[in-house]
Amino acid sequence: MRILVLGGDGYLGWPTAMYLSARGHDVAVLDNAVRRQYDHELGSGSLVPIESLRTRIRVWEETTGRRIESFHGDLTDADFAYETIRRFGPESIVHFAEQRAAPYSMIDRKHAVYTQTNNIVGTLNVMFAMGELDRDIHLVKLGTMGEYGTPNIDIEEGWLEVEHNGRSDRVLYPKRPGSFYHLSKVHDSHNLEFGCRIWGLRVTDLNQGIVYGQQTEETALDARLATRFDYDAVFGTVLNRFAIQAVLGRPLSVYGAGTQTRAVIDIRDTVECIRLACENPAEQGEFRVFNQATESFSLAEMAKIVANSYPGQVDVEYVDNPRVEQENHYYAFTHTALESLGLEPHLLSDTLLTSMFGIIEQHRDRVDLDALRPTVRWREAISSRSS
Ligand code: NAD
Ligand code: USQ
Repeated sequence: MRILVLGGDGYLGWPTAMYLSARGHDVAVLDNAVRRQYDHELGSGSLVPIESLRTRIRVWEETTGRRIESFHGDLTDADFAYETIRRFGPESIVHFAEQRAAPYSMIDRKHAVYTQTNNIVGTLNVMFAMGELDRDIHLVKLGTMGEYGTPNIDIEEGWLEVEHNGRSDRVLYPKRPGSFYHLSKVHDSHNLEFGCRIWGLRVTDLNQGIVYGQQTEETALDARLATRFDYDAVFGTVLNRFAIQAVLGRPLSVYGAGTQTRAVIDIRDTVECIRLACENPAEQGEFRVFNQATESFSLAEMAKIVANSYPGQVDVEYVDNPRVEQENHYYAFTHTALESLGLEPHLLSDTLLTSMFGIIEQHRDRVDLDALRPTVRWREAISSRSS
């Protein structure tokens, strides 16, 4: 298939592009390198050194003989989005290209507005381009488990059968997310479902859990093919941060009571889920939702698994929660669709030992300890004035 990966320079986009290319697909990547700019803005960076997109693509071609085409530009620029889709002519578009850190979206008004504009406008441009240029294109859109929040009922895969006053209907699952970033994904989901209804678009919305890990079969082929590995308090996700804190001998920073439960997935399962979604497309007019997560743990359990897996002494620190989130709640989610397509999940405890700790050890000298400390507080987003 011809597959266009939007956000193909990012943590997940780059390994996905290589994974699909290695399995015989014709792949192109689109990116505006804004993720590298956030590093400059925040004074942070990837634990593992990463090459420019140009070098990555050259090394991939030298290593495998397979070509990945590249388009540099911003998805919020409609002309650029249309032109790229027209020129490459994809059968599938995989859409990773959004601002994805909840804390970044909660810094202040400017960052909240940027996040929602970037994410929602970019997705609208892709939808309209698909509608106008080729309605056969299947969009595989990255959503997030956080769209659902922590409801007191079971989380279904995107849709809910409801009975009310003696009548029944199938409705989009009600969402109550916990940041302006997570809200941008909800708005995307609603826009996309509407596009499927009115124009017959075909869309798979992948509500992905928190990703952990840094290595895939392809990134391991050459150090210059590595993907980024974030540990700072804005972009670093919880398990990656805990693993890095363990190796550095720092206490694992559990926010609040640690009773919050979250769904997670190994990066090697992410790339496989994308392949499965692309190769088994949604029907014309179908808004299909998969919950792309394999295990769930409370934060305290995650800290315990990391501490028990690490061969040295590890302490856990319960820090004042900078976020506003429910700490005691019910959590149960359905995740059968991807397994029924053939996904065989990796387990957290195996990944920590087999790859994460070793990679971190190798690059531990690059860590800026200041970047580990949380600085963005949800309640303060409206008190810090920015132009
Ligand atoms: P990332 O920030 O590393 O990658 C996103 C890429 O998109 C970056 O390279 C960035 O430069 C690019 N981008 C952003 N806005 C763009 C625009 N307007 N035009 C062109 N390119 C643009 O993020 P990631 O961790 O790889 O996440 C990828 C996707 O997966 C995101 O949509 C995210 O919401 C979703 N997701 C991530 C996780 C996770 O734990 N990392 C979990 C669930 C869902
Ligand atoms: N947390 C800690 N300690 C830390 C960092 C985080 O206890 O040092 C807690 C947070 O309070 C939160 C949980 O861990 O309860 C998850 O935080 P996170 O930063 O790992 O994940 P989140 O903000 O939800 O965002 C990440 C990705 C985002 C993706 C989402 C999937 O950045 O792109 O959409 O995971 S999900 O959580 O399923 O919505």
